[in-house]
Amino acid sequence: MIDMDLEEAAKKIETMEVRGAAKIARLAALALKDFTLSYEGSDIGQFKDDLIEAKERLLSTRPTAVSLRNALAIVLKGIEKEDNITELKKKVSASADNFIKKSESALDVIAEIGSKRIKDGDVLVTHCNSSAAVSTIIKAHKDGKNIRVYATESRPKRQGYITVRELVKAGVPTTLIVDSAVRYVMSKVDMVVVGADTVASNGAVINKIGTSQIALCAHEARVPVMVCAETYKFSHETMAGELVEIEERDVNEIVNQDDFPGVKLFNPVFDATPPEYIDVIVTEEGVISPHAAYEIIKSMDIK
Ligand code: RI2
Repeated sequence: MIDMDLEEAAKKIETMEVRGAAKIARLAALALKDFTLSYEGSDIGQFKDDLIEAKERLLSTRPTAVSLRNALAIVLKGIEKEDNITELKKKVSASADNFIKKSESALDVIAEIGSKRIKDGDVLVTHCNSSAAVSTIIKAHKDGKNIRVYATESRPKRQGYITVRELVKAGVPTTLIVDSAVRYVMSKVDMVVVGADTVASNGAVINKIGTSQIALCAHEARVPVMVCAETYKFSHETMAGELVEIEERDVNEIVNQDDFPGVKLFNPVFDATPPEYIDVIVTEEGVISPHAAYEIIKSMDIK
């Protein structure tokens, strides 16, 4: 039994009205909290089944970002042990609040740590729209560093437009480029700063499609790549060798299919950047080499 509010939240995530690995995780946690608090049934077994069904609905919205899976696992952790409805409601609600609070404070800590690696005079490249990457860049600017940013358009959905507006609003000199201009500008760049949807146990970073091409260009030009990612974006499942599913979205996001009769269209929206092309991952627990991702996952209390 899924209520309308939960369905509304699921639709917002599915249609990308709310997007970004951290934002969808927080919205899913909030939706589960609201579902719990407004639940009117009195059968505890049924309540738990309905909570699992609600979780599965939220999980079905976007398959790649493990932030969503981890947030829901954190919010529902230990529900099987609870046998009182009021207590269960309190527990889920408190876990959701706690997750949202930690997720927001992780962003500040990442910005604080990550910005220290950006030097005065640096020229940066960022891709898509990552709250972790953007916060880090803005913090460096606020600390008085004279930096400039090239931000990619990020086709097909052009989340780069959000990034350039956020950066310019914060006073950061920013230049919008098309995705294919990255290699051309790379000779003028000092660092690539991007976010992550998922970090695998081998240190590979799954982020917006095109990130791996940017990292490859950076590697060729010996430009360091810094990934900003909260620890709840690290995937426990990949420890057992599970591959991260790459979301494929409606091809009409690329072009109107009717305008191209007979043409096949393909719209994968994420790719995996191998750890060899990543210099550091900045988490709220500190800076790690991508090769230390396994250790972060081992220490996580998410199964
Ligand atoms: P934050 C986004 O995915 C982008 O790939 C971005 O780099 C990543 O989530 C992380 O974003 P999408 O939802 O969590 O636009 O750092 O497909 O905000």
